[in-house]
Amino acid sequence: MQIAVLTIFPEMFPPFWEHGMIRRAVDARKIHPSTVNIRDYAPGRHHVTDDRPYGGGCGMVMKAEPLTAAIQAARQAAPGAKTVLMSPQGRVFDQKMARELARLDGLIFVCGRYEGVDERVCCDHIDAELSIGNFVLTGGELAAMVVIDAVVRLIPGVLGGEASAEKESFEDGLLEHAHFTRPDAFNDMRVPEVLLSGHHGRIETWRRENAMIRTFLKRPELLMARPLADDEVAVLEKWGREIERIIQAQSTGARSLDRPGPSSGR
Ligand code: 4G3
Repeated sequence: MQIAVLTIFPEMFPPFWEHGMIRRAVDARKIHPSTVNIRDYAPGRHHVTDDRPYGGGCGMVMKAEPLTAAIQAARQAAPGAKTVLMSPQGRVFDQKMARELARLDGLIFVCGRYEGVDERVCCDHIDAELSIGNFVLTGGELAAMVVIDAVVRLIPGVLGGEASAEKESFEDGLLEHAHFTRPDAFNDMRVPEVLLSGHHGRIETWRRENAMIRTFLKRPELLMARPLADDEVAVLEKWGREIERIIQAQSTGARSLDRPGPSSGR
């Protein structure tokens, strides 16, 4: 996959391309990254990339000519690529979009700075406007890195085992189960016994149940947005019954002195 980034701060990117899984993807020739300095496409002695907004107001706007010239050059270098503008006005990026982008031949990221980009660039030269969340950054560079990181790890052959990306968090709409490594006792907390048992069937069952309950406790809206399998409903029912039992014990007078029942305040 060709990945071109258009920015006025190209120095931000080599450290990103040169570490971790992104670097491995480069070494394995799965991605071919390039960084384009928008300033190189700005005419005149001073290579100006921004200007004051029509209609007045504070802040600056990125000029249309240097940006469109940079986009056209990047398009020529990667003809099949999709051009993406990172902006708070974009569609909010998620794992499903990451999977879609991972199938493309190329991506060209346009990183805005200042208050934004001349509207006429968006109309003509941008295929998709993406946001990494409902907050404002000083530039699109970090947002582009976030999207690139999420996409590159989904390219077949990058993560190591192809299966690992599919098994994990969000790929089936649930959070990941809890993870543990040595030692088996840490600060008085023990690793769940079943994980030490070597019983793969019971471990798999525990992990599915743990993922389900963690999702319910931490991100219940994810469960609402997803059809539940029969065994997943069974897990929720089992825990629902357990919670009912605890509530019942409260109202049937199982009182303790340090933790009085609900009517004790009067
Ligand atoms: C305004 C992306 C600001 C317009 C970029 C670019 C947040 C995100 C900017 C524009 C950004 C985001 C730069 N801030 N939430 N700032 O993905 O095109």
